[in-house]
Amino acid sequence: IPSVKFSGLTEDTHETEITVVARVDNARVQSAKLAFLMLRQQGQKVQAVIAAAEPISRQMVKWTGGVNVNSIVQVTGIVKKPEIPISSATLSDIEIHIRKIYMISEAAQMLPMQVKDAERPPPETTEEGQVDADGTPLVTLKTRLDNRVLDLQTETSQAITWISSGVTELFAEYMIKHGSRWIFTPKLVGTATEGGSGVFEIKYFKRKAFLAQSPQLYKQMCIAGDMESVFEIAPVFRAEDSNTHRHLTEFSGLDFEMTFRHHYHEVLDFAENLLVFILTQLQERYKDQIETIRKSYPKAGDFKLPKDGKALRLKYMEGLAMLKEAGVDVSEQERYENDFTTAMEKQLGRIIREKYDTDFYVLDKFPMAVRPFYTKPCPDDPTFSNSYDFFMRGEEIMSGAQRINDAKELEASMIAKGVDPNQEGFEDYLNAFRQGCSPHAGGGLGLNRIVMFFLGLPNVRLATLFPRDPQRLRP
Ligand code: ATP
Ligand code: AMO
Repeated sequence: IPSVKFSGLTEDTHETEITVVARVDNARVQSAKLAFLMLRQQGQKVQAVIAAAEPISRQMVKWTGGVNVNSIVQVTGIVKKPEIPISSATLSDIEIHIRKIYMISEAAQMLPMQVKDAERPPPETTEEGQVDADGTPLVTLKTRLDNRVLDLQTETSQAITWISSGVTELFAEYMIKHGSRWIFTPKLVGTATEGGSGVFEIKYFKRKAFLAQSPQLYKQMCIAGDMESVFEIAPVFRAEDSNTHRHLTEFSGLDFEMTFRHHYHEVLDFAENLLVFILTQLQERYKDQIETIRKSYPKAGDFKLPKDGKALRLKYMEGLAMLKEAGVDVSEQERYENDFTTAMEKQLGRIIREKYDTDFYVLDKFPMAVRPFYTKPCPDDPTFSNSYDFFMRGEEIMSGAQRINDAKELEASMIAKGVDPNQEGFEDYLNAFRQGCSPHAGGGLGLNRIVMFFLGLPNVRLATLFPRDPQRLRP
């Protein structure tokens, strides 16, 4: 018998016989003749009932009511409309009256964590042993992540993983629609990609190798290889001991690189349209998931785009001026040398929201000193660069820039930034430009960050299947 999904249990199925395969969210024996199961499918819940009456024995009722929570069962029964709607179920006017039940996969009697406890989002500060108002233990984020497989079964996690899948799909859809080529570049590299610190060193037979810190050099080499536009969706590794709500040591990077004709703002426009497409299509195509997530994280999806559908554009120095006006104590000298801190970014986000009523904006023309060696300095003032960051709710989601495409200029920039142009991997990169390369620009965004900020989640780990951070390498 083909089994139906819960989404197919509409009113039309009342009084018909159906078969479903689902997890047991809860099982209880009401009396010797009656037992209830709450069934769960991808976070959605439907109640089933079993009553002792020919051909169902009392023993069968007892067995059903005693099934271990989280076991997967196959149930065949008649769909009825319950007299009183079942408020604890997702489909409150469906009740399955069981005729047959089979165990498909039995769960252990003692689980390390109850899925229903993980349903309640723990404040980040939840400590071991803390209980809520009615005495129910609160599950910490650590416990949830330690038991991530169970945690993924919650309604909220299910919806978050759909949003993550949606962002990836929309990114690829937009890139392909605009003639971009999907590429896969090596993650085992012979040189530190961006030239800075923060790379994982690994043993590569008799030599050293590194895990790629970004596809930067390779996506540019593809442009030199006469690909007009390329994109990649791949893991990015960062050996940074950053124990924050938004840093991971491995994340999913959405990267693109493309040639332009006259000005790098052609690519900045492209990036903006790309992000607007992703954000508006998420709101349109994933309404149900956003609604579900909102029950736990009320800011999910209520993301303010500017009215004209464009991002607000400011120069880095204009952002700095706004912060100064708000009384933030920053010397200009200091900000030429150091990027905004997270606190400054967030404050600027609040100021912009108040002044311009948007959560989505771009800072353009960062000081050259805070950008990597491959960034193109501003032709009219080399203190600044043709580079930009996109922000959502005051936190960075994308970095990008025009790149230096002249080999001599690139070599000088490497030396100025302390990167050795004669090092094995950098030599290959430099050669690509010695052989001629069109002007180009690009950007990179973190999938986990977009999902986190779009949904207003308090921690990037909640937007990551199996997060990796300085403390966590499992599960
Ligand atoms: P992000 O800026 O979000 O980190 P990025 O890849 O551009 O992305 P960096 O420029 O290296 O990374 O990060 C610097 C910012 O991240 C700083 O503004 C800093 O506030 C924050 N940050 C990094 N590490 C830590 C840490 N260990 N504790 C608190 N904040 C940190
Ligand atoms: P950048 O280092 O700014 O730029 O990274 C690009 C984007 O990746 C995300 N991100 C992270 N997400 C989770 N954990 C981290 N530790 C982390 N670090 C960064 C952010 C960030 O905006 N080569 C350039 C991109 C380019 O110029 O094309 C680069 O890697 O969303």
